[in-house]
Amino acid sequence: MMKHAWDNYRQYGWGHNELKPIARKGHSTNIFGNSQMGATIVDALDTLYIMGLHDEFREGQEWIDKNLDFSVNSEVSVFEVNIRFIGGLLAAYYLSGQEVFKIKAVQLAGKLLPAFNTPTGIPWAMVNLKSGVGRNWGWASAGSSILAEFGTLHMEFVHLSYLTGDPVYYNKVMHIRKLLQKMDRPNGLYPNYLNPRTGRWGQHHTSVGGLGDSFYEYLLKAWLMSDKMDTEARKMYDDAIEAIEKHLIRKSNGGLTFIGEWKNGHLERKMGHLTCFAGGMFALGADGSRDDKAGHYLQLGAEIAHTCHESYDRTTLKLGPEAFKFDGGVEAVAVRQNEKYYILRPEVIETYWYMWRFTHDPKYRQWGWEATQAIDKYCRVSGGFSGVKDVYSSSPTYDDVQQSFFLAETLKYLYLLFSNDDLLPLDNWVFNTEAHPLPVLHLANTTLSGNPAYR
Ligand code: DMJ
Repeated sequence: MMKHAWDNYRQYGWGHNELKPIARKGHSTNIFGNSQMGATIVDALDTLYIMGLHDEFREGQEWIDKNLDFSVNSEVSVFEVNIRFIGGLLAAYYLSGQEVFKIKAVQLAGKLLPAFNTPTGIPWAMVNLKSGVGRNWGWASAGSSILAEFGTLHMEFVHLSYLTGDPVYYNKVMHIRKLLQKMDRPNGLYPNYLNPRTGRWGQHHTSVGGLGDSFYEYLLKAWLMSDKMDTEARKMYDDAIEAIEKHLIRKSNGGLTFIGEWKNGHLERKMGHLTCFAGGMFALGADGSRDDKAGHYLQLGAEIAHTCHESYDRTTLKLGPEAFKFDGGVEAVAVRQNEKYYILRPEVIETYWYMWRFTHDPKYRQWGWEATQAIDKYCRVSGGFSGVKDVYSSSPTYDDVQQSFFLAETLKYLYLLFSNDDLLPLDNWVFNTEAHPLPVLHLANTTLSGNPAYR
């Protein structure tokens, strides 16, 4: 499947950000700006490497060496470029040792730094790579920046400081953390919106899915990647998860555990496909949890995995919808037409893989295999892989996009699910939110200014 996705991108979309597998041409969205930055190449590199597709890896490396240029007049998403490009380049560097990846990651990071020039130091969502001018998404509440965007920079930025010896990156993300620590949190929850001019929360919406998700993930992973020295991050994670369990996690009438969203003073009994990553996160955070509740969090991870599997199993295509409800007699099923699509997302498979690593219960491989077969049957087209618009329809239509995260994440997690545990052991590697593995840093003897955890 990886060969099919890559070869078709190579043939029809080379250098473009993504591929339209039916039209057989390049594709892009506003997150990548208006420039051809080869997002699929950068996102796919480490998957190619791990799978032993070394010729393809070398081709990708050559393209990056010769063509990947960041001095372009293009406005990109700081978050997306960080997780896909900087994360992808750093992972490729750590796996292969090829300097070009480190050099490009550092060049790109330099272009993102102007996004932090706001009155509070909370970065803009978008930055123009040439002018350095930043701004926020027009749709975000009251000109706010997004929690899951400015809160998902930590891993990559700490690695950049580690690799360059320049504390600037580390200081930027630690500043964000310090600011968040000082703020009041309604019910102990972090709202999704924060205004970078005033330092005040926007609307009090809280989500473990879109707009919130990877902020929580990076608190846990900051602790893990510091070899468990960054106890400040672990405490923030534990506090946040306790509030989430209290206010957002419920059991449906049919006994399915789900994570809802806090909106306008009440709990919306709806869960997104994106939220399904949390099963894996709970399992990953079980060891080291407060009051020795490891068993509890592993169980919670298993319950979320089960619910998300049900969201797949209750469809015609055996692929999960974008969002599903637990309301009005409905359980784990999408209600609105515009929530019935599957765009090759990884989160459910990601959770299967973490649960597999921690339990070795064969049902996770079984569920992963069901998803593999469904993707291969319903999303494969002759020009690559496409998302589908309605997972409840027996004759689905295609969205004609092969997302770069399909190669970075979905296929990588599937490959890992069917590999031995000694391929990227979790004691030594921490995966960024785009599934790019970064090594645990043993920094006891290294100085990264500011945080005692790194002294
Ligand atoms: C990916 O870019 C990352 O996993 C991100 O954290 C959330 N969205 C997509 C995949 O669905």
